[in-house]
Amino acid sequence: MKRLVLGILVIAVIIYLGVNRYRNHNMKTDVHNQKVLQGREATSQKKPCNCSYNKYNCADFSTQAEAQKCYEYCLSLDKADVHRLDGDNDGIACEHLP
Ligand SMILES: [Ca+2]
Ligand SMILES: [Ca+2]
Repeated sequence: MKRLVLGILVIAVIIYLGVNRYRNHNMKTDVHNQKVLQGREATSQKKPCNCSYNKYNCADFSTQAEAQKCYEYCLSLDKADVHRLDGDNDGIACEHLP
């Protein structure tokens, strides 16, 4: 009888350890997935600006380079000069900015 109880205990411990291992593994996978998601968000935030409509004027940029980046980015999306940052169409956006 004692042997049977001992055997059941051993089996219970083995099952308990197994479940814990499985849980830990799942938690690690979740953390990994979260990191991957955060990485993807960070990449999508690297867009220089929103090109979907005329949202910015030169005054919204602090430097010419910034305005130029947005201007060229929108051009690359076939949105042309959606923000009208290059009024004289010479390819340089907001030339009066520093
Ligand atoms: Ca504008
Ligand atoms: Ca210009």
